[in-house]
Amino acid sequence: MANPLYDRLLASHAGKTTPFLYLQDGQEVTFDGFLKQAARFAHALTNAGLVPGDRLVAQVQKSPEALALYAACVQAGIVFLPLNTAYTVSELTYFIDDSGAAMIVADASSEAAIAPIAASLKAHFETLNADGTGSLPDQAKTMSATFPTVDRAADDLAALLYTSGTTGRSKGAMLTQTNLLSNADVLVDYWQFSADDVLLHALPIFHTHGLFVATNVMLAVGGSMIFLPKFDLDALIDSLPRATAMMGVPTFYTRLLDDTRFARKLVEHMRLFVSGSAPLLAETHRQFEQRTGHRILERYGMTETNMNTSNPYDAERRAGTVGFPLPGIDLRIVDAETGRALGQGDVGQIEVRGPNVFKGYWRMPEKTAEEFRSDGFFITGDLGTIDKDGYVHIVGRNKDLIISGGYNIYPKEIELVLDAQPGVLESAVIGVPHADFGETVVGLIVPKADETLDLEAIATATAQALAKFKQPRRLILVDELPRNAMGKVQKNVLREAYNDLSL
Ligand code: MCA
Ligand code: AMP
Repeated sequence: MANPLYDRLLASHAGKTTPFLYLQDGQEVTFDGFLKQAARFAHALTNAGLVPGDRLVAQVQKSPEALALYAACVQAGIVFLPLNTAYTVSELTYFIDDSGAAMIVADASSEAAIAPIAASLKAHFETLNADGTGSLPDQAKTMSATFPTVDRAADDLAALLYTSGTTGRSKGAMLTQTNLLSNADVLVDYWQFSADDVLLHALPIFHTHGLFVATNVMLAVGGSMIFLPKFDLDALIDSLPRATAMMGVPTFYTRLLDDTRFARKLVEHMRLFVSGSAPLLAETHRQFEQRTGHRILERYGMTETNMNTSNPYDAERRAGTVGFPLPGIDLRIVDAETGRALGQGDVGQIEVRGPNVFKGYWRMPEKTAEEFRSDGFFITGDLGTIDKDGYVHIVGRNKDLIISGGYNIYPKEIELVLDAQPGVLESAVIGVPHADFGETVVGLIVPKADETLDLEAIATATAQALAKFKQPRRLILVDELPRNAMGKVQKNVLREAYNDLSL
């Protein structure tokens, strides 16, 4: 046996003293240095008693050490569970509990809040700060820089990524070694990445886009990354001349286009711009081409499936489409009710099957069964159509989901918080157009009869429960919610009514 993910993405870089990461302060991390840091972390984790298959929750700022922690987990066979740094303690508690995590690694500033929760759930707690210091690196410092890589089967879990659900309860998507590896290999080929590439990396590393699509691809080819701690317009403008490729969510591209420094000359040497995680407006695609001469390559994926489709590298990148199913991935459009396959040009639900598709939801066999067809196709909940040339168009969603700046927000989770507030009869949360984030969150609240609601108090309670990006930008009192004959709230009616709030 071997460890396919470690062997393919990491092992071959041992001893390589060329740069893997270029940091904002001018420092570099070599491939060899990165691997040694990962091996030291792997020792620290196993010394703490973690065994293969255990889950490690990482809620840490983006840093080379945070990325090395991912590599350490791969090498030690530990299931990596990264979390958005914006999550509140109450959100975090659910993930620790549900995953049965053996260790939580977080910033020292969260220790007072998280350590007691970790203790009550019998998990270790260690710190790792944005500057690479903390109790975990302290322990790792004295450890050996080589670690005996733990054997893993192709079907063993490599990562558990939580994705919210329409019921309001987040589900852990179980991603295997094969899921991650097969997708990295396909993307390397499809997007023609090589060791000469320098990827401008400004995405967070707690999601599929920044962690797997960007990092795994660059590790697979031995390319390097300009590793920015977060999206920062000035830093991007400054870094672009040294990059060959960039990956981003649509907000990255609209923000760049809003800046006059972002000109053709700055990026004429570049090879590739990739967009995903949210719909890229055809208008943005066109503006980008006019300004730079480059056509953004849009692709489509999900946490559960990694990447499913992509516009082509060499042929036409068609604005407003997500391109073709990637090699080895089957994609079909079906009638959502009956599951019957639809013809070319018809709009229906997108379903996918392939080595990229996850193993199921962590400890939720019924939920997993609901989301798969008997022939192995996964029901994405996205609505789409395939045009006469084979390009897939995403035209909507069959799931109640808001995507804000590339972050997924499930209204149900917010409605549960709003409904629990004193004096609230019911609520409906919708996404409305937003120039910067694509969509943003608005909450409509119906008070109980004869109750006067304190919207500020409700906003404060929401802020304590939910990460900033999920909090409604506006709360609006309404007398009632529009419902259809079945009694279901008509969110489309609400979306139309509040379409131009200009938030
Ligand atoms: C930050 N804020 C947000 C968001 N991000 N609010 C709504 N939506 C967001 N996405 C809040 C901040 O807390 C802040 O609040 C205010 O908005 C403005 O902050 P700002 O500094 O402008 O935010 P930022 O740091 O610039 O962040 C915007 C961002 C960031 C760069 C678009 O959200 C980002 O990096 N998004 C990428 C998400 C991503 O990687 N998605 C991939 C998921 P205040 O000022 O009031 O305190 S993977 C996926 O979807 C699939 C698999 C796929 O296909 O890739
Ligand atoms: P996540 O749960 O974060 O993995 O988000 C997955 C969802 O993001 C998909 O089901 C789509 O609804 C959406 N998505 C990802 N890429 C695109 C894209 N290029 N265009 C439109 N929607 C996208």
